Amino acid sequence: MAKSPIKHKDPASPKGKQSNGESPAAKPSEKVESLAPFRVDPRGKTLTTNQGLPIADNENSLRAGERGPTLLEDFILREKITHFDHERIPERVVHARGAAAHGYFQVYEPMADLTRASFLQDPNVRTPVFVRFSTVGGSRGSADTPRDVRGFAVKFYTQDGNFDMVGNNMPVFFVQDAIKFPDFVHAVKPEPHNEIPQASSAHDTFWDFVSLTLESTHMVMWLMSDRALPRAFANMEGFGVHTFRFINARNESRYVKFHWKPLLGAHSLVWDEAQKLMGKDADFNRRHLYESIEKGQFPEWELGLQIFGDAEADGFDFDILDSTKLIPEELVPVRRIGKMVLDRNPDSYFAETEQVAFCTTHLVPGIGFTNDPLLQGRNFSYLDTQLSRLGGPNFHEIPINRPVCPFANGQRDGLHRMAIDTGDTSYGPNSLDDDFPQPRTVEDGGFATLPERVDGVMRRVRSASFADHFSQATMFWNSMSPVEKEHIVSAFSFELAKVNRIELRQRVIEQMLVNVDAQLARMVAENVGLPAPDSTGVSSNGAKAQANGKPASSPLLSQLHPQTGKMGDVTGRLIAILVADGSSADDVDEMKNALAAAGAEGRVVAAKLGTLAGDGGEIAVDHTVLTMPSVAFDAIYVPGGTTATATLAASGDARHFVSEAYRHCKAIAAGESAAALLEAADILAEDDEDNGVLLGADAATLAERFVTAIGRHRAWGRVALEAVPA
Ligand code: HDE
Repeated sequence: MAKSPIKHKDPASPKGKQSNGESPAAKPSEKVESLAPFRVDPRGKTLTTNQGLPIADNENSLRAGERGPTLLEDFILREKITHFDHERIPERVVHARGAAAHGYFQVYEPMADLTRASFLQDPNVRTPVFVRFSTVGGSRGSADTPRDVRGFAVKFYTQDGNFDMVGNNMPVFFVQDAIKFPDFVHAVKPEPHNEIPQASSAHDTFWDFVSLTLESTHMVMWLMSDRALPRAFANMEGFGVHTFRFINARNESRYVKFHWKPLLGAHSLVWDEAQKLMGKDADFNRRHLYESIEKGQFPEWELGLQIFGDAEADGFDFDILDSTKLIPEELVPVRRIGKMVLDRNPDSYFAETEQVAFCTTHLVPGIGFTNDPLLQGRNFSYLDTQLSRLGGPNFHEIPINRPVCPFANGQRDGLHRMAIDTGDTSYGPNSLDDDFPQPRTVEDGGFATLPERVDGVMRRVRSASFADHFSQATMFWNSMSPVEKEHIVSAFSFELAKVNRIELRQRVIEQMLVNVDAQLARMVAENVGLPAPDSTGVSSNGAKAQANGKPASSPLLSQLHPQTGKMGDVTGRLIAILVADGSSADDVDEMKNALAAAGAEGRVVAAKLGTLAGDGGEIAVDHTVLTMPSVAFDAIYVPGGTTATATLAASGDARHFVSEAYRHCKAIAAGESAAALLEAADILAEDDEDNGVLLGADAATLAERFVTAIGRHRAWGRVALEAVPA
């Protein structure tokens, strides 16, 4: 190319501040601060129209005569109603229901060896992030706790532009090629004729599609597992799913899989509880996120990497470009390289959480794509979908989407353009504006695609290396603990029992489950009234793979693995303290304090709000059993007090409260005299640590043991569950 004849008046580095040697983006709040000019506070202001006209009467429209028709002339009425009429934007076609928070990411040590991504170099730099969690299938107004995949989308506001890591809480996906995504989504969404069921895969079209699309088998196993019922967003692992590339300053590239590891461990609800929560507290997960941040218990994750090269990739018995496969951590360990903290709730759900636009193509130098055909399709989809969702090509100017670093180019005009572009040119090269904005060279930090040789015959084809749909589904099943396996069997049984067409149930069992595990297939068949499938002589890929000695299990996939479940930490756990008149006030205080000291919170629950006459003092009630049912809590404590116990034992609500918690395997502690309530509720009424039921007269000792029991998350081995009504 000919050398540009244009002389530059301003030779300043386009990097601006960074070239002065100052540490870039040392402020975690930089994004939050950048939102400040856009915040509007109505306090102390006069009510006006959008044009600033002071309004004298906001109660009555302009009419002809006291009881006459409203006049078209009432432009104040029309402006108000017109705005109202247009207050909704199209909800996301998937991931419509979500909640988000601000925070920051900080790397532990420079990653220059692996990547030149600027936000992964300096441990002193806190890069602002905005993170949105979501369900996938439900509408924006659906509930938080259906059986579903969760979105885990992180926008890093780096000094080299925004990097969006648009991941999920499961490491694999339903389909291998983006061209199947609309089919999958149409199948899982409510049925087209009656829009039933909302936010649920338990219906014919979903099971029809997946049982004909066997590449979904591995992901269906995840969907039927406890992973689809996260207790809290803070209890979810996150995954980038695809294989990405890291590229360092020497242009050397390694493959990378991204992981988010929750510092509170991965934990789930149980299905009955999740279903009840959809009615009792449809906002369960978003409430937890919001309240933890308000309380100062900031959700935290470590960013983990699986790094590998072509040699390792060639040695795997699956294709790293196939998003229905994960790389077992036992094969490539996850290296934890930094921490993300969510420490600020949004001010406006709409302005921030609803308008945030994630795109897989929001990339920074040092990170690259691979040829995963799912990722390649996503790279088209996300920008495209924002155009209709946010109404045009200027969505990057919406405050939540704006990078924190300067951005400039010749793209002008369009719907809702906010910038007032000055200068004569919106093209390059130009001489009128000294050829600005100028590209930044790769050496100086400009983005470059990794040079990669690409050639091949143009055709529609699925690589043979993508053909094994079952080995990893089997590996996932093998990795589960007995109780997790039980949950998977129940989940399949529930979903298939909701499928109306018997032939579809049959196909799931005969085409899918038999190829995962014969026992799984048999147990589900029995539960849905079908004959045991014939699994002898099934010559599936899975069976072949197993014969070939592929990984039998990956223990870290179990949430009961101590490393994955991070047992012992009770931070943020909510404990019900169930009381009536006569409950020991001292015991209540003792327990509240002990829980608070461990990072959990005890809330007093009774039949009515107000103050109770406790034994030894008054007890202030936080909630009634009706507004905060047992499913809203992680564990239950019933303090001592003979009169109180008699009152509670006579109450159907109180008995239901404890028996439901028992059924959901939650830790239950009771003062010795409160054992009568457990008896009345027909549940285990003796001290039995293994089964998570603790009795004791001394509240302090009891509290200590109770905290340990809560830290185990649930007493999964609990006896006689089937006999307990809940
Ligand atoms: Fe998405 N996905 N997706 N997806 N996805 C969207 O973009 C799409 C896939 C994920 O909180 C949409 O802004 C295609 C995998 C998350 O705003 C849309 C394919 C993974 C979110 C879209 C996939 C995801 C979305 C809808 C197959 C995990 C919510 C609204 C090729 C790695 C982000 C929007 C947020 C949202 C397309 C598959 C994660 C339509 C075509 C795999 C977390 O663009």
